[in-house]
Amino acid sequence: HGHNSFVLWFTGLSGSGKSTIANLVEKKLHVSGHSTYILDGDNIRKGINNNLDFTEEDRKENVRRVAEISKLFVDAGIIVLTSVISPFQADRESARKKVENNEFIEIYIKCPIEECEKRDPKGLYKKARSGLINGFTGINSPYEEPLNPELTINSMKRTPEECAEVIINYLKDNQYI
Ligand code: GGZ
Repeated sequence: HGHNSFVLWFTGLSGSGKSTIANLVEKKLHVSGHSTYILDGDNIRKGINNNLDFTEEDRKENVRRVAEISKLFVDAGIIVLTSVISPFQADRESARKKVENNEFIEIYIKCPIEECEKRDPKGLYKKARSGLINGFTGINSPYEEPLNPELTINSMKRTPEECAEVIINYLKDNQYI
C-alpha cells in the first residue's frame, strides 16, 4: 500500500515531544515528496475546537473531531500527523476505527512525567502544581497508556531527530513509504 495515505497518531503527555517529533517527521516526508498535514491540539483548539475545554467530555469531543478531520485528509490522499494528548484508550480506539486498520499508526511518545515537568516549555506544569490549572493531564487528570500502539518511543532516551528517524524507518520497513 505504498501509494496510500495514512494517519500517524501521536499520543503522550504534554511536554513529551509529540509536536516536535511530528514536525521533524513531516519535514522528512516532504523531502521524499509526500503531502502531509499536521493536526496539533494546540492549534486545533484555537480554531475549529475553540469551544472545547479540558473536561473529560470536551477532551473526548476534541479527539473525536481530530479523528474525523484525519479521515477527511486520508480520503484526500494526504498523510496526517496528529498531535493531541488523547488520554483515553477508548477514544484512540474509536479514532482507529474511522479509517482502514492499516491506515492508523498509533505512536506512543513515552516520557516520564518527571521529565515532562522538568522541561515544562510553557510553564503549564508549574501552573498546574500551584493550583492555577485544574485537571492537568498526568497531575490531576488521567493519561491511559496505549495498550497496543504500533510504536512506543521513549523520548527521554533519544533526541527528537532520532525519534523521527525511528518512525521513518518503521514506515519504510512496512512499505508505507
Ligand atoms: C493538558 C493542557 C491543559 C490541561 C492546557 N491538560 O503542551 P501543550 O500545552 O502545548 O499541549 C497541551 C495541550 C493539550 O491539548 P490536547 O488537545 O492535546 O489535549 S486532549 O487530547 O486531552 O484533548 C497543553 C495545553 O493544551 N493544556 N490545559 N488541563 N494539557
